Amino acid sequence: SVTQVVKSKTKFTPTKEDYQKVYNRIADLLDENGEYDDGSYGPVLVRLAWHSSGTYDKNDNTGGSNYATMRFDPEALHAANNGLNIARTIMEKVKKEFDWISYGDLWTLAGVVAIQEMQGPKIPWRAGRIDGFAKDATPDGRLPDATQGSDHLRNIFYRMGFNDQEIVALSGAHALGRCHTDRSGFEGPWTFSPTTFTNDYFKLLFDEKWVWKKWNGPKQLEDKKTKSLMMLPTDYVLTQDKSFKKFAKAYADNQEVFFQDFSKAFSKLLELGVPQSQFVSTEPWELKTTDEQQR
Ligand code: HIF
Repeated sequence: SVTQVVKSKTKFTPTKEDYQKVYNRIADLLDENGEYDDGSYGPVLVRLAWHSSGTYDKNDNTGGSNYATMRFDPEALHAANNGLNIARTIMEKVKKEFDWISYGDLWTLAGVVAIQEMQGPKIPWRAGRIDGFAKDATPDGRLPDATQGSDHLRNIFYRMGFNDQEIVALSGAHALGRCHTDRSGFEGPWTFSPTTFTNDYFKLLFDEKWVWKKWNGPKQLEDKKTKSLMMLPTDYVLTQDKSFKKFAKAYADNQEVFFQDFSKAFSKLLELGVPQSQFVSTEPWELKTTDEQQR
């Protein structure tokens, strides 16, 4: 007779505490390489979270953060994603230690960690994304083109389901990080503190005089005074378009209002394309910063 051995394998069901552990691991990685850019991987991780979500099209419900399709060519090679291989490689370390997390959850969580650890607002976040396949990848051209104007900006972000106020609120994330000539062709940071989340992006838009940079690269602006800061044409348009300008001014004047609106809009961005039924909780979680945990 044959004795059948049934191996009972219980599936690991992660709790909020398990995701907090992943959060903490990502937080520890942020400044592990002081030589990188301005000393933090935070900004490039915010960009990864956004580019993995911003492919969403509400008309056919394709794209978004659910399937983490940027793992696959050709999406990984789309020009808009240049440089994000750096962010994905860092996240591989975390994935090895916490193999139960999906890439979509990992990448969006990394954006949350980066913003919260760089002094930004709390970003409510939910787990539940699943790994998809190459066939789920979206065609090139879904992410914004920085050389264009307000019509393009609206076309792209309305397609994701955002309104003018949310477009402006989101844009404040360019307080973080910098442009790299070998990634996008553009050059330089938007603010003097590219690893701290502030409303300086909006303040600088209105307080500085912005002039076109004279160079061989793509069309960008520089601040007349120091020539060390930059704005993309899509950033500058927030001061030129009447509807955008109203919100940009409000965020320049009140950092608390900006933080509140940014938190809502960014949280929404990170959930684009994820079916409600997939989320493990109805209420989004607020994960603790490392400061709050006094680690
Ligand atoms: Fe960016 N963005 N973004 N962006 N972005 C760049 C870098 C960052 C746009 C273009 C660029 C958003 C919207 C838009 C971040 C976060 C967000 C770069 C430079 C370009 C060209 C890339 C490089 O050379 O390394 C355009 C046209 C957008 C539509 C308005 C979001 C709101 C601001 C959605 C957002 O969150 C971050 C962070 C960086 C910095 C990355 C780094 O490596 O430092």
